[in-house]
Amino acid sequence: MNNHSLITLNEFIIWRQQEFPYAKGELSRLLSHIGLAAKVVNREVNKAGLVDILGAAGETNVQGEEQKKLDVYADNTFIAALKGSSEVCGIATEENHEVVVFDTELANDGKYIVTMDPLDGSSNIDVNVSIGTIFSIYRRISPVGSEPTTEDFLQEGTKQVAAGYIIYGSSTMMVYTTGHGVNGFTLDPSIGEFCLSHRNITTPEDGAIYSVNEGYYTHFPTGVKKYIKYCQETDDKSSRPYTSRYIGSLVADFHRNLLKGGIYIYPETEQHTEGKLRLLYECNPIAFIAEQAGGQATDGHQRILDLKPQSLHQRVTFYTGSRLMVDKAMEFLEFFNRQ
Ligand code: AHM
Ligand code: MG
Repeated sequence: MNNHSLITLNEFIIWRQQEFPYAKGELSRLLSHIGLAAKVVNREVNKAGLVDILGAAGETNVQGEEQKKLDVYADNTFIAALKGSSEVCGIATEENHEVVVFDTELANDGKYIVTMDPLDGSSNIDVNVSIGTIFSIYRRISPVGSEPTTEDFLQEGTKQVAAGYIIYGSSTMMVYTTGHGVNGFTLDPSIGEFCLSHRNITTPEDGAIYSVNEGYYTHFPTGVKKYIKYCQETDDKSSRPYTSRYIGSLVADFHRNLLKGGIYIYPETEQHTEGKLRLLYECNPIAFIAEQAGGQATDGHQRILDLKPQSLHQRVTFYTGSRLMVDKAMEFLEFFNRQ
């Protein structure tokens, strides 16, 4: 493939299938199904200001948070797309209390399970700010031919076979990894195809952007407070003071930092004593992408991908981004933890 030809997501997926010597194409088809569902969700996201799809759906999700109509729409769309495929036997999403088991003979033969946040950053829907979809794909550990079990969904992040996100922003992009680097595809609305636009993404080793909700500053642990002050100090030898950028949509904040270099932080707060973000739906997939791009992701103590999930909707503290910035933040955390 030369650098200038137009390569669609589906062409790329098929081309890269050769990286898996024994692959029969199931993972490729699964990724294609996610890409297709993303286009359907994107169509609704783009129409959100035009039709009566804004606002709360009148239900609360299992976290006790109000669901917006588009959350429900995205959840239903991805579930329907994956249920109709023969690759996936079940899915866990942020919007459903329990695992959604695809109880058909076809689905029970599926080798994979999916975990997903169908529409992240939903507080931004009403105000036309970027939102996203985040997903992980795991190989099931229960026997093929049976219903999936909870254990299939509580695997460490290191077991992910693929992960990605879709950002519905000024343009719509899908970024994913299968453990062989990270690639990004921009949706060309005129032809309705995701086209390869960001080949082999590597994140800068260091950066000058820090992303954290400083509104919770007084509740942060001392190490995080001190690190934020460090980011704000002037240092003639470095690019400090750093710039603060926080959208409140993980996908958008992470995506910007991935391309430009930066750190995203969501520590424990008074309201969210374990952190706010969910290990299965948000942190593991983002951590896999961060590492594949040369960055890192920790919970403040250890690598996110090594954590053994205890429950479907488990929340964790999250520090991710450029390697040297995360290292520096960890130095602050460790130093002030010891005090
Ligand atoms: P959501 O899944 O309910 O949308 O919540 C997750 C979002 C992330 O996208 C974002 O980084 C974070 O919550 C923002 O939280 P806060 O408003 O507390 O800063
Ligand atoms: Mg979310």
